[in-house]
Amino acid sequence: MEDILQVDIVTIFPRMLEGFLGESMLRRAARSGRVAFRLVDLRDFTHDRHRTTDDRPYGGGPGMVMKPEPFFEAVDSLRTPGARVILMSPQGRRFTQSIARELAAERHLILLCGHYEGVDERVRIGLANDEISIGDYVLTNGALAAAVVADAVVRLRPGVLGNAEGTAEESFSESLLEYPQYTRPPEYRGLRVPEVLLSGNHEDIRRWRRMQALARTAERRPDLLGASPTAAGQPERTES
Ligand code: JCQ
Repeated sequence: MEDILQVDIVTIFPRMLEGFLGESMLRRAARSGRVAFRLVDLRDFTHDRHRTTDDRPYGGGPGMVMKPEPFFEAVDSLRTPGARVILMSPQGRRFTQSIARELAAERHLILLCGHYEGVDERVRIGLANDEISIGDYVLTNGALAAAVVADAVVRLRPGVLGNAEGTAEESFSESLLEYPQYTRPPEYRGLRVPEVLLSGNHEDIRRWRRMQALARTAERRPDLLGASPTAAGQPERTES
């Protein structure tokens, strides 16, 4: 079976991700043999008694910098021909559904997790072939960011997603937000399900959903329609 995606996550906090990878769709994906995860402890690639992974910055200044050698040696031990080595960092290119699709076409991903003030620049220059950010905020370390990327990528592999998930799928691939969804009961705490959804008229339902998706996208995410964002579209916080 040559259809396996190998996902290696190199971090000083491998146990942060054990629970995450061991649940739900990711666990099923691994159990079915369609994906294989390795949580790799960066400290296993140190050589000193204290298993040191960081050091003070050359030139001075606050904070610590992650040493290059453990990352290089970890990747040396994991690398296969064609492996894609990705540094998780707020300085990377912004992760999108399109990048998720790109990564889902690979055979081997090696996700490197930094922390502290950052990693020695030589990890970027001499080791990683890509640098990805999951958004404009700073995390205490890259493990969660790697988990986000792994999750978004693995669900795109053939055979991983259940059919139910597969059909309602991909408001972003279609580049529209999802239409409003309802299930039973038809009225709950005074909030009624729109009449058209109870009508049984599937042509009306299809049109209503299309309209709702378009209106919602125009209102909340005009950028997805090629327009400029306006303040009007921000979803509001409501009192409950
Ligand atoms: C990833 N958005 C935020 C934090 C430095 C490589 O250097 C650093 C990495 C991190 C962890 O990643 C993030 C992140 N996408 O914070 C600081």
